[in-house]
Amino acid sequence: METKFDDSVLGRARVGTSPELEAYYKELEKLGAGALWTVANDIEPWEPRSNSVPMLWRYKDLRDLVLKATELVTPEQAGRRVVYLVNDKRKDVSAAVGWLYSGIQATLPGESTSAHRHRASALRFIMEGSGGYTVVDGNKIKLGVNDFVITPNSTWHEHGVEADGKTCLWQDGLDIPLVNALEANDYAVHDGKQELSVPVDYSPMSWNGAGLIPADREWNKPYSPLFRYSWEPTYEALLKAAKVSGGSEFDGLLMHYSNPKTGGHVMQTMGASIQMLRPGEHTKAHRHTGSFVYQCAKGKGYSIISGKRYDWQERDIFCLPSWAWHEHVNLSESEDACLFCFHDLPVIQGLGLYQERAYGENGGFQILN
Ligand code: 1HN
Repeated sequence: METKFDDSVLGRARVGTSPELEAYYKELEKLGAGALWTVANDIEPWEPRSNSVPMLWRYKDLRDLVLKATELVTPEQAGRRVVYLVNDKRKDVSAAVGWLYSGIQATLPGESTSAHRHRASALRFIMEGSGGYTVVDGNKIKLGVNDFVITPNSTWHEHGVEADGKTCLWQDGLDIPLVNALEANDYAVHDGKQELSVPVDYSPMSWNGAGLIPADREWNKPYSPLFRYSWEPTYEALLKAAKVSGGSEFDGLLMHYSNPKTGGHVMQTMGASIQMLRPGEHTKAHRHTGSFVYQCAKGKGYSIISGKRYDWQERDIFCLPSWAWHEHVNLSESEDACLFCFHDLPVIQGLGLYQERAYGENGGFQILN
């Protein structure tokens, strides 16, 4: 073992025990104090340490139960009709992984929720249905399958499905565990529904990509003015990139959804990315800091996370804890596979906490447990 993981080296806490020391600790405890060396090695891990475990939530297992909620509660009763995904080791903070929350929301045709806002930021990735919409600060945005939409920090938001639509299921992602951990969350209900202040789809129609930015518009908010990232141009961008680039050996073709004004992540606390694995692609293993919740948007394959294989197909959701070794495999030899994910990289990178390591042995692949 490398000496850097050896707690007996000079520089680590290595105090033994004695009746005298035990008595001393008790004295300190009475005064609301403690000796750092009794906890130092635990609170200063040699390497990033996650309290979360990798998990996979199969859509075929969950879908019926999520739909069953539509018979059991109304949006008016529940506030949000959501089944949330909870990490076995993060039940205390209602997190899917790390400090990230995720759930699956069901909305029937003709249903809509009242508006509210919170300091936590939210995002959605549409799983199925039609006629869905969300209203973000007075801007009604239509939602289609595989569209990615943001409701940033403190924006008023409400959702619904048009009466002639089909039941919508979408994945919610929020930074609630993080914002609660920072003791900075808040919540407010609107007195009903928002007035629409701009035409439907104003945000995605005016900030519509192609590298163009409206010349007549100030935008100084700390999140993207583009609230929806539609699937068609997203997938097309991946296909175009695949024609000229092999992408990364660790990630395949990985693109971050970005704020068109800054080129940075879409929100301050959470970002999102889309990744294409070419037919038969098997990425090399690496690990990095940051917590990630994936949803398979297209295709089928598996990921090896911390030495265990997780098979996924369309709509399955799985999580990657910080610093876990991982590699992805597209099981199809003819079709590409696409993985959506959201993460806390804006926080991790913004605070100087990002680090990454390649898996050195076995040509880069992990050994399965
Ligand atoms: C929330 O506001 C929504 O607006 C969904 O649809 C899920 C989970 C926890 C807290 C707030 C929504 C949420 C949530």
